[in-house]
Amino acid sequence: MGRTVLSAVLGMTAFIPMAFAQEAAAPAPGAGEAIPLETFSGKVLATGLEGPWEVAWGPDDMLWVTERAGKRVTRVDPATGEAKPAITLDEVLVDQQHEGLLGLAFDPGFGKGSGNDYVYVTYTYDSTPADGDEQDAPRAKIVRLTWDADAQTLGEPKELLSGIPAGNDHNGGRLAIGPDGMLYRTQGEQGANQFGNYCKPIEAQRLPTQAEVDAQDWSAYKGKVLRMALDGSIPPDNPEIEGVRSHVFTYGHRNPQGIVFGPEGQIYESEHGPNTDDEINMLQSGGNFGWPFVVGFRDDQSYAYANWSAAPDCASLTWTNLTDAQSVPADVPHQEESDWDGDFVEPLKTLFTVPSGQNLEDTACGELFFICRPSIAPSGLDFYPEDGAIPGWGGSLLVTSLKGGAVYRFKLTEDGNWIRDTDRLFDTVNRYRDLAISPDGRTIYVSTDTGGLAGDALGGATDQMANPGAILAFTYTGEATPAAGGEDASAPESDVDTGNGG
Ligand SMILES: [Ca+2]
Ligand SMILES: [Ca+2]
Ligand SMILES: [Ca+2]
Repeated sequence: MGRTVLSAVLGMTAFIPMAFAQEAAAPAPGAGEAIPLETFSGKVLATGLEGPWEVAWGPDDMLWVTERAGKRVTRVDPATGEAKPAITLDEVLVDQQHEGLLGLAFDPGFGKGSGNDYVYVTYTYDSTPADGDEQDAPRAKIVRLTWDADAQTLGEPKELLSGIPAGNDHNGGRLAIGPDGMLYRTQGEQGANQFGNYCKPIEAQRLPTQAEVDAQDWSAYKGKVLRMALDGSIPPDNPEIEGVRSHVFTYGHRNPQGIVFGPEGQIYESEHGPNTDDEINMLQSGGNFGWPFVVGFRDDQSYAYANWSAAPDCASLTWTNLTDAQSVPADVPHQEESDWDGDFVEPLKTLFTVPSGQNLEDTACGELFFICRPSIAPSGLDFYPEDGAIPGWGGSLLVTSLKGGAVYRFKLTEDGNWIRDTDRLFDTVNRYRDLAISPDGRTIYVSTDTGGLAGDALGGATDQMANPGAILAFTYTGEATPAAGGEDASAPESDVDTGNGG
């Protein structure tokens, strides 16, 4: 219902900035009362961006946006929506959905007079040597750029790490710098074992050998989270996994597109599941996160590992992403989650686990049936601060959904080590790629994909996005949390509901 109402409003006003549901400041809800949907106003802040991918609140109080297909870093004024390109990176390799300019992170010293006015970006590029093999062409790199405050531009690109695996699917690509001063990059497994790559093996469990590290061969960095010093080097306190220290911090990931840090140094990560079981994880140094042997928990629900690449004549088989034994050809090795007894780190949360036998095709989405499957395709992840303005939100994770055009809020337990409650907000007919939070905690900014498929207003699927290539702004108009500083014990917690349902 929330989707219908909001998407109708934003949908009709595509490209026209417009506030809606403007309300006078409403009293903060008491314990047990819901925050009504009308307590947020929404507007289209900026449009015409070419695949806005990362949106981050900058130290200069501007929104910094990477344009995946536009190859630009663009600063958007949060008051006016005016967009000011800071640099165009011609080297960026762009294709339909997964390749381009991806993550961005600020140096901790940016704007503090330290001389480190740096931003870090990551993108795909064409690595084909003059006499090279086209098949191996796409790779990713991490580059440091220097901010020129007088010229209001970025320049002086310095390459920190190149030759990272990339492809035409599941490139991960989120960048973040932790409280430990280290740079993290999420790495997808390039969509091996699915769609056009279904005969390629998933390498999320393959670990680099010492010989590879010595040769600076990063080809094992698929389905991993990388951790590096700000010069791209391997930190001495990175985990030694099976005897080898590399950039690999964690492994066994599918397509991690969100990473953020909690106040106690927790590292939260969001990751796409196949048809079910997207994951919100807490990363632990050296941890194996299970893919492709397990998605979500080791519960044998609606997923088994069908290894198409190991079939004797894979290319002759017709691929399906259904994984039950009846749907998978007999030649394809097939194992239940419980057939694998390796150690792995369980997620904090799955979106969503459903029982085996649930029909994943019989839905309102017609030929676009996969949009109606239980997974939401989580992307950008952010931490809502303890002293943020919105009652009850302090200490929550916010994650965007690509399939659902929504922001999910996960209220963490006080120690931040478990998720207590889930809330779904801001539904529109869009793909929400990433988000940023204003410093006062009142406004959530969301970047939208330029194209693709998403849920529609009627519970089906569509390729017509309401606000393609936009930054949307959702502002809380109610009374703020009484005592900023984390004293939100009197605010509603598990019962906060915007009225969106779902
Ligand atoms: Ca962001
Ligand atoms: Ca997992
Ligand atoms: Ca499972």
